[in-house]
Amino acid sequence: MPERRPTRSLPGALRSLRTPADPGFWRSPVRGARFTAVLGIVLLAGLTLLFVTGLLSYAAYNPDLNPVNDKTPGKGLLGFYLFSWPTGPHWLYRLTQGLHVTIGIVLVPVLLAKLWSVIPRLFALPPARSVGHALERLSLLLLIGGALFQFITGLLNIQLDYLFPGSFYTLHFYGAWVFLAGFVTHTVLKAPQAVRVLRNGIPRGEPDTLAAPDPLPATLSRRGALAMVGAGSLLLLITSAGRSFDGPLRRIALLTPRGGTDPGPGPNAFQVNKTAAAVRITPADTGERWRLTVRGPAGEFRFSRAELLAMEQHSAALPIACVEGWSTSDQQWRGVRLSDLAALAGFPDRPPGVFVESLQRGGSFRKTALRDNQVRDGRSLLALEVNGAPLSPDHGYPARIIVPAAPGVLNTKWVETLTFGEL
Ligand SMILES: Nc1nc2c(c(=O)[nH]1)N[C@H]1C(S)=C(S)[C@@H](COP(=O)(O)O)O[C@H]1N2
Ligand SMILES: [Mo]
Repeated sequence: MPERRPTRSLPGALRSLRTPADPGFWRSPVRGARFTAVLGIVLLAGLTLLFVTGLLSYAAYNPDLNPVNDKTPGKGLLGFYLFSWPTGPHWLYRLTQGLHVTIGIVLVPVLLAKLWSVIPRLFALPPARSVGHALERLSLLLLIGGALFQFITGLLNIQLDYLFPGSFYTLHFYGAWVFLAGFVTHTVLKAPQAVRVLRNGIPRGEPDTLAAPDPLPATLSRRGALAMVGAGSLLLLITSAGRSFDGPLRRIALLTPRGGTDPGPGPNAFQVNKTAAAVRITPADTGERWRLTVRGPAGEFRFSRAELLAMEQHSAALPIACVEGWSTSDQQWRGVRLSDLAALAGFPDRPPGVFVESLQRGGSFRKTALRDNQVRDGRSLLALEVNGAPLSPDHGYPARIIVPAAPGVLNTKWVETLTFGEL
């Protein structure tokens, strides 16, 4: 007969008096150093990629060009890495942001399992055994608080379509750096230990301090529990990644906006972010009365849609790739080159950046600033047509911006004014 541990024989009433600070309170046989180490290493790789793609996403929408792109106050030193986002390859933002959002969703079960695996530690007493231990626990506050904050704001933003109008970037930007401080500290302190446990196991004679001292009988092995976490992540991957692809993959992307259904037939049948009706743009605004204003050192010019169509037309096959992670396949856009309009405005040689204003009166994203390298790219258009037909009202009729490799937010719809050189 196996020896019964004394704690096992505690009467039920007494056992229920245990507090979470008592190691015997936590009884799942799944907790243990190996289980935590596997999840920790997965998170180390995944969260690193998440952080890097997040920084790239921030750089991609030209936050330092004009406050209309980003109002994050005093980002100061934290903006040290910003660079001018390239225009090629044309699917660049589709890739980086698709990865960012998809990794974020797929890591949710891993993050939750990891937090669950170490939860007894959260209640351990005394709260700090030494100054070092106190600092370590403080860094956990940044790590766990930062990670939960980032996951929650990110998920709400992609699922609920801009829950935090205007403030999401600021929240998510500062949250990322708070999270990073905890993440780096925690990695330095814990990663060597996790690698050691995974390589060599726990040294003989040493206790597994993450395992329950008084476990309940197992109903699931540790390996089985890890497999369940993996299956959860896989399910999320299958039901979310598809919104970056057309066809059958988009149809099974049931859990995210812009997934689940095919865009349908017709030249303008691809995903719409905000409809014209949603931002109260009426046919009267975009009809015969509409004029495009182009401004620059050469003066101010106004063009009707017919006049724009009479200019030299160029084509570009480019996707729409939203910050929320969804994207479309390449669409065939046709219209006037931004660099040709810059030449008209008085910049015949080296076009500068451009300030774009939509006729949309309220809400975010009605004004944007594009950088000179974006204006110079021959594929950057003031598009008038898509896939062989005039733009539909929802895709920005009478004219919209389309720029290679740029985030969807910079592809302003229902354009009214282009001011070259003054950002
Ligand atoms: N005027 C205006 N332009 C806009 C927006 C907007 O809200 N208003 N949304 C932007 C965003 S966030 C994206 S992702 C793309 C989506 O373009 P689509 O609706 O044609 O797919 O338009 C961009 N252009
Ligand atoms: Mo977007």
